[in-house]
Amino acid sequence: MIRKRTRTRAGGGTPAHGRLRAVLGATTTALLTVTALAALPQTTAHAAGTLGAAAAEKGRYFGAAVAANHLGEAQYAATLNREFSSVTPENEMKWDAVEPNRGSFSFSRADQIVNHARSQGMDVRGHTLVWHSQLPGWVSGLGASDLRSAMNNHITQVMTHYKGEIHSWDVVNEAFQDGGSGARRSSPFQDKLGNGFIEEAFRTARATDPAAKLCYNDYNTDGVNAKSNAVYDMVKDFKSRGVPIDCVGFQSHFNPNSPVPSDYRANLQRFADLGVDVQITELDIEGSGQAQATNYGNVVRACLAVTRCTGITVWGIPDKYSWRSSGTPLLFDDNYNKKPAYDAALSALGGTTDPDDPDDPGTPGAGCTATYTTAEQWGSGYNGKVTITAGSSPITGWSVDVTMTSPQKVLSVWNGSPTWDNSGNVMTVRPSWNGSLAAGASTSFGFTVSGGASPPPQVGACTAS
Ligand code: G2I
Repeated sequence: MIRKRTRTRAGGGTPAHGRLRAVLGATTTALLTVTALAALPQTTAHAAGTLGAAAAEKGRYFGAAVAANHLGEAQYAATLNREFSSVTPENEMKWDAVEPNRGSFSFSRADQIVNHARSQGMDVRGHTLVWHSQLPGWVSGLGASDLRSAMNNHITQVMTHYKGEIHSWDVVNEAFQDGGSGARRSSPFQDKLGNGFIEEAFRTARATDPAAKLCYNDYNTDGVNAKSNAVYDMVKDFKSRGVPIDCVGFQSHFNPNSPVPSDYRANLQRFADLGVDVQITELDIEGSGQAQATNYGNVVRACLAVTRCTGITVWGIPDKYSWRSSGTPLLFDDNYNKKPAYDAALSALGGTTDPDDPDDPGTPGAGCTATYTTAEQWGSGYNGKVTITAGSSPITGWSVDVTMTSPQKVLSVWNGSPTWDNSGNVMTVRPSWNGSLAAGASTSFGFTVSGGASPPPQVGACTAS
């Protein structure tokens, strides 16, 4: 059995690294004595240096999905502990993991995550109680009345085990169909119990742990569309009839085919206006470099713009452990280096990277600048030139992302060494021979583009090393 602890407010549990600064910036300030404040005045002078601490200063949590089998990896645990203030077990609380056979519960792997989180002062999101996927075969085989009692028993047993430990539960996950129908998804619960299974699950959940926030969680509901409209109508109906629901989770799995919608913030806001909290629950954005960073910054800013957006969870820590690792959708690369997306998320939260941290590649633009000019242009292409200038310190390397608009293609690059992202539109250029620059000194690289004389490329910030 896991150790019981006093609940902390979601967002109030912060990793050790940023805890003091986070507390000073949060609404709990009043709890600190005058002596404590006087003893630590300098802590407020710096912007927070981690995602969890920066989010806490905005009254929010910043979480990650965690897999129990990675906790033994030193860099994984160190990154988790340093950066995040909330965790979601990626698979360990799902039905097949905790109740593989009827009435026989196994919590050891989920307990491992919860114990780790609580020992670090982090909050925990519970994921998930009722979902059509990762459902053991015995559940699908039950008749209606047996299924109803199995569902209610599952909710009761799992929530009781973690009572007081979970800030928010995904009570029901992904119950709506994709596409334009707005219909419920076929599942053993839907097919045998009908629409009412969702409300029954929420009522059972409320009766079991009245202090936990109860969420409905789904994907492809991030913008205004037929699916999110259907969820919206359900939440509105629940609120009008007093069915207990506290929050809606927006998974936010984005890629080039499913980009961050332009009405993302507006969609979060319309749900918040129904009287529920909103949470970004499984964020990942495929891509790389500045384009990915811009998307992450936009998502963070959308949450901050909605008062009732209480926190953000990214769906994994390093790219290599993502459920879609080939799309490199996360904030840390395979070696746990912070990516430009990390810097963008942190800076959108009002934090800033610590220039004294030797592990930190730095905020884009901190040690060098990149400026673009079109050197020559003709009917169907152009030569572009990017000038790199070191800041007030010498540098030994630099990198810059250059994004072309399809169908433009880069034919050749000189005085720089390019690598390409999966889309083929973004090249990251590093030095070929010209990495070392004295303070204030410049170099440049050039490239030829075919497939259109305009628009000019988007040139990201320069990252120095
Ligand atoms: O699919 C992405 C997410 C969509 N929303 C609900 C989330 O719960 C879901 O998470 C993913 C996990 O990230 C994957 O890790 O859910 C998948 C299953 O639907 C998880 O994948 C499964 C594999 O399919 C299994 O083969 C594997 O045994 O992970 C299991 C544990 O590693």
